[in-house]
Amino acid sequence: MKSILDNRPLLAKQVAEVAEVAGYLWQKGWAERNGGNITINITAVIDDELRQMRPISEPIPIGKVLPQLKDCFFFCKGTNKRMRDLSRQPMENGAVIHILDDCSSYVIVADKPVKPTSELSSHLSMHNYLIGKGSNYKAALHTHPIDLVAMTHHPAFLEKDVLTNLLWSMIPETRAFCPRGLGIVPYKLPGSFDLADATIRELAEYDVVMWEKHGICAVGENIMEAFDMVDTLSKSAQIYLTAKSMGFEPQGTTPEQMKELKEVFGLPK
Ligand code: 2HA
Ligand code: ZN
Repeated sequence: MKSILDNRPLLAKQVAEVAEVAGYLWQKGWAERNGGNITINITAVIDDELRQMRPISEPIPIGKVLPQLKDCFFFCKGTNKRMRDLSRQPMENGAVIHILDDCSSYVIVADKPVKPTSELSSHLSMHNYLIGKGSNYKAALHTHPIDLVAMTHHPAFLEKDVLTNLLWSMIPETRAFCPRGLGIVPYKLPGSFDLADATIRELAEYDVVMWEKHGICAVGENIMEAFDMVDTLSKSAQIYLTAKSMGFEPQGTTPEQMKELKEVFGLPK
């Protein structure tokens, strides 16, 4: 079957990376049924021919005006599609969307009219925020890691930076590779504009944001980086939970060891 990926190696590579990460999310047990979503900003790899291709949908409203997204293109997981299917057949379970000049609606430009993710408002709000602050981040990931979501069911872990400091202290990698820590958004209706707005408020300070009793969002230069941050945090959560299940409170790295890491690695916090 003909695909818009044919003869477009740069676009095909981006989509293949999303497919690879979608497979990891399923294998990790973080993506039950249609759980989680991925969007990447692919505007830089869109050629003139694709830009002028006839869309395969009518304009669809986003419900929000996102001025930075004018004329941008995104590859998005489809709503109600499974990560495990996205990993095998990305163009059947994901869509390319083109944001129109009104900055508040989009059309689908893809092989099939797959409607984008139910969390599109959060994802596009994050991209809009990132472009607005001049960031080179192109990827947004939302997934449901069991260990990290379980931790959000304990009110003490929802206090500002409690979880960040705990997870940083479990293994030096987490401190080094998730250096801005973990923001917390109190429970909000999935897919809502409230959730989108609260998420971008946290992105001012953090690259990764927990949604209480729901999941996690991460942004990064590419989808692999966003995945790696969540994977590293989840590793720390597992070390904590393993120690607790062995019957003791893990000691954690000391403030002096943290300070040394911050200085040697040149970390922002
Ligand atoms: O796409 O995870 O938050 C399914 C979800 C909604
Ligand atoms: Zn979710």
